[in-house]
Amino acid sequence: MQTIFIIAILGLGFLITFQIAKASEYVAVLRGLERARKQTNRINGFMLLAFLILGLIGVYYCNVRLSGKILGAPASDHGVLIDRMLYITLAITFIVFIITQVALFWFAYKYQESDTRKPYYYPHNNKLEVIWTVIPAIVLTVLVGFGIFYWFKITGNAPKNAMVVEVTGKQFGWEFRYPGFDGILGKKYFKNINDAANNPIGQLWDDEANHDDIYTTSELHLVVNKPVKLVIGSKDVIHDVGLAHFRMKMDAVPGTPTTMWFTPTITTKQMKEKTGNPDFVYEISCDQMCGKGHYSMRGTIVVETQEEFDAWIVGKKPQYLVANPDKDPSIKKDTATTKIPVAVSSAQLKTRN
Ligand SMILES: [Cu+2]
Repeated sequence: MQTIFIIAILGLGFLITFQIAKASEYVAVLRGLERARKQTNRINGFMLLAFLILGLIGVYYCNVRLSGKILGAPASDHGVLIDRMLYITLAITFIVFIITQVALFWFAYKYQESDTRKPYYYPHNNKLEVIWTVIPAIVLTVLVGFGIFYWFKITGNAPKNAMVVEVTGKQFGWEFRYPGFDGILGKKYFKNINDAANNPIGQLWDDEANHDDIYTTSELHLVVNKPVKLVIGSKDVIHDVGLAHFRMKMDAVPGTPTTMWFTPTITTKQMKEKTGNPDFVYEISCDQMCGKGHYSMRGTIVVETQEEFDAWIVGKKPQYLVANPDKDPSIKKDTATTKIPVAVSSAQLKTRN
């Protein structure tokens, strides 16, 4: 139905333009070319003014109509900074937009060709040139400066108490790895990737730091008010970790780890109450066109309290034990002498924090 309407409006618009052109042709013949030109000039002036008014109404309408569609309050400390920067940029560009557009269309209407007026020849003014070059240059420098400052803050060193999570993108999904009790992500090598052998990200089992690393694909769990550093990578093409609610994003590049850190400030539970949406979930999306399944790279993030996080991770078995069941003390009883770490316990996590 909508398509038919759009086609009908376009058709009507074409018909009107065609008729106006035809009519002005007849007018030209009847009244002479000079008069017709003046009339066209007046019509153009009026249409430019109408365009300005309708355009501004359209801008206002879009803002009112779409205002409820934005993501709402940012859910991270960096998100607050990013939003502030965005709103300052929007406010400045909005003021400039209104001034320049009103001036452009109003002047075109007001100072259209007239028999009673002589054009004023005003070719150059150095002072004006300097003013409208220097002011935007200063404003842009300040805005870019803020951007660089925030960029270094976000991509710089994470606080010492930050938890580390490795995020790996693949066609088409996300894989997460927690460093376990030792706080160190074990080494990995892409040639070791072997799904059949329960080694989906190519961990090197010789590296003891790998023995307590916890691998998961379902959900990324984060602790509220605790900084988290993401170590981001990819197994195939370039993906992008997009965390819209936290206002963060970073490319996932194969072979080159990228990092970013932030502090989630609102739990999933609080967000459900805030938004009045009982089904609310934080999302991790892929923000880089990465293939035909790109749209399906949606992961979920659970932001919870430390206690809830501990209760979740304590039930996870390190991938080392999943891949090497013979080393699993819960399966094989006679391994009392070997030092095999088991899943991180809640008490261990507390001592680490
Ligand atoms: Cu992707």
